[in-house]
Amino acid sequence: MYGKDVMVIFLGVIITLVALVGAFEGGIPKGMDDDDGGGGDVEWRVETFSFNPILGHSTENSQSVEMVTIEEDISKLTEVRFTLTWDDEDDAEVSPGPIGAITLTNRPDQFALEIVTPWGDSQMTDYVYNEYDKEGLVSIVLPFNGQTIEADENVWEVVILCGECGDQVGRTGTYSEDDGGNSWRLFVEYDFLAN
Ligand SMILES: [Ca+2]
Ligand SMILES: [Ca+2]
Repeated sequence: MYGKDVMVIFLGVIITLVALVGAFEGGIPKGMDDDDGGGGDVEWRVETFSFNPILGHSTENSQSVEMVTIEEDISKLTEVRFTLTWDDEDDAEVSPGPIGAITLTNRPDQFALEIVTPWGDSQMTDYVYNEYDKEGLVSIVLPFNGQTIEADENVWEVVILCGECGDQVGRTGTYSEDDGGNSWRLFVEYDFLAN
């Protein structure tokens, strides 16, 4: 009886040790060198670099291109994110005739985003409408496995695609005013590992 209890405790200790070693190894990203060259372990942490937002305006059914250049080598890159947001103009108040002022409803606008990487791969979102009176958003997230990206091949092509821009429309739908486009904000960020 006593011997069996000792065996159970012994097995418990072994299982705990195996779990601890597994957890420790799990903290080091795949493909990362866990040696700093001096024989000690290196603790990696994720850092984020954010570009200043790029501001622009698109007309309905048009495309515009922004080239985003990262000026220095990025070592241990883990993710690059591109996010486009827009706010449709407020509902318009107009006085088109003798009936006095009426308020029009600004129907939502549509955008999509396409990224071409420095290596020529491309990825595109669907066209997305903002919800009425709310911010619209499309984004592309590109994961990386810690590789180094050289500064001389680090130009990212960002295509902002403006689709249909819903017009300012009166309550009965008989009167409307054209919504010819919209302004937008482009956010670019990347994550990398530092120690
Ligand atoms: Ca609109
Ligand atoms: Ca608009």
